[in-house]
Amino acid sequence: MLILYVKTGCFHCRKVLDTAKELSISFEEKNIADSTVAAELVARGGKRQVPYLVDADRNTEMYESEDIAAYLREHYVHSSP
Ligand SMILES: N[C@@H](CCC(=O)N[C@@H](CS)C(=O)NCC(=O)O)C(=O)O
Repeated sequence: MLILYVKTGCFHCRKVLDTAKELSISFEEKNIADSTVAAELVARGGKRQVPYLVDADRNTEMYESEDIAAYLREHYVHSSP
């Protein structure tokens, strides 16, 4: 399961969401506008910065939109039949 921490109006989040759309990937989106979610992000990753990806299936978590987009392209590009 993929979780993406985001914030409304965040340009870097938009870039990741656009890449995900292009690759037909969906996330559970968690918005740090909710202070509980923001606290959860800081506890999890160490800082309040979005986007932040959690890939529970691969025990992988990361900040940085370009790293997240590259990760999705590497692990979640499905070839057409
Ligand atoms: N280099 C980072 C920049 C991320 C960034 O600047 N995120 C902003 C929102 S677009 C942020 O988390 N700001 C802290 C906050 O809004 O609380 C990336 O590309 O992901």
